[in-house]
Amino acid sequence: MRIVVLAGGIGGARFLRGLQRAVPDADITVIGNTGDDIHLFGLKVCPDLDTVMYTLGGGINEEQGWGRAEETFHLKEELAAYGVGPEWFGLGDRDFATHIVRTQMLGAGYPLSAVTEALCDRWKPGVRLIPMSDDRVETHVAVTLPADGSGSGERKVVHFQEYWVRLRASVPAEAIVPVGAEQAKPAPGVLEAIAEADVVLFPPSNPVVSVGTILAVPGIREAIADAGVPVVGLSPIVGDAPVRGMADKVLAAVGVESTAAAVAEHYGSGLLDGWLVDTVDASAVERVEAAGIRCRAVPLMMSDLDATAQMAREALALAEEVR
Ligand code: GDP
Ligand code: FO1
Ligand code: CA
Repeated sequence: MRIVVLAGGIGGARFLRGLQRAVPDADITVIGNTGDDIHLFGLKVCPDLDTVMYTLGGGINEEQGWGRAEETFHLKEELAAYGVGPEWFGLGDRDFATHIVRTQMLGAGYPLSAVTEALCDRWKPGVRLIPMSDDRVETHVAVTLPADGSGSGERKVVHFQEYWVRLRASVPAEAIVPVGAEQAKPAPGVLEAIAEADVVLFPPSNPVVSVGTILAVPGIREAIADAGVPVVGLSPIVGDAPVRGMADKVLAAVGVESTAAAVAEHYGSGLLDGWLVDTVDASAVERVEAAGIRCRAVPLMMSDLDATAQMAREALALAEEVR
C-alpha cells in the first residue's frame, strides 16, 4: 500500500511511528513542512524535517519531541560569550552538525530535497521524506507587541519561530503568512507520490502552520483533490484544545475555533473524505458528517506506540469505508 502523509513536526512524526507499526510493509512518502525553516548563524535549520528524521531514525530527544537525544550546548554557550544570538533558540551541538551538512550541500548547489535524502541516508527513517518544496518558504506572523514594559505596542511581522519559541504565542496572531509559498513549486517527487498514492493521510499536525503551509504550495492541494483516493485526517484538537502546543492561537488567526469539528470544516469536504475525532469529542461526529465528511470517534491520544498504531489502523479503516 502506498501512503502519502503531510507532516509537521512532533504530531506528524509520532503518528508516523504508529503508522509504521500498523503497516510495516507500507510504502510511505512523507511530504514535510518547511515553513518553519529559519536561517541562524548562517545555517539553514529545518525543524519539522529534522523532527521527522530524528524521530523515525532513533535520534530524537523523546521527552522534548524536537532536537537530538543526549544533546549538549557548548557551541551555543561559546556563541553567547561573543554576544552572538539568538539566545532564545536552543540549537545543540549534535543538531548543529545536521545544519552544517545541510547548509554546505545547499551551498554546493544541491536542492533541499536532495540534501534531505542525503541526511536520511544516515538516519534511515524507513519512509521517503520529501520537503514540500525546494524553494524558500518561511512562515511569518503579524502581531502587535504589548504597549507595556515587555513591548513597544508596535505592529510587527515576526518569523514563525520568534512567535512560537520566543514569544510562546503569548500575543494574538493577527495574520499568518507563508512568505514565498505562492511562488514555490512542489519539490520533485511530491506530485508524483500523491498521484500514485492509495491513500493520503493528514496526521494530527497543526492545521494552519504545518498541514496548511504544505497545502499553500500551489499544486499540492489540487493534486490531492484530483488523486481520486481517500483523504483521511486525525484531529490535533481534543476536548476543544490542542493536545500540545499553541495551535489554538494560529487557528484563531485564520478565524477557526479550536474544536475538532471546526478544523474538519476548515479543511472542507472538497479535500477531506474522512476525519477522526477523539472519543471525548464524539458529539462532533454529527456536525462533521453534516459537512459531507465521514467521521468516527476513536481514542486519539498518542500515549504510546500501541495506541498510536491503533489510531493509524482506524484512519486506514475509515479510508476503506469511504473508498
Ligand atoms: P510541530 O510542528 O512540532 O508543532 O508538530 P505538528 O504540527 O506535526 O503537530 C502539532 C500538533 O500535534 C499539535 O496541534 C497537537 O495538538 C498535536 N498532538 C500532539 N500530540 C497529540 C496526541 O497525542 N494526539 C492528538 N490527537 N494530537 C496530538
Ligand atoms: N522549540 C522550542 O520551543 N524551543 C527551542 O529552543 C527550540 C529549538 C529547536 C532547535 C532545532 C529544532 O529542529 C527545533 C527546535 N524547536 C524548539 C522546535 C521548533 O521550533 C518547532 O518548529 C516548533 O516547536 C513548532 O513546530
Ligand atoms: Ca512545525
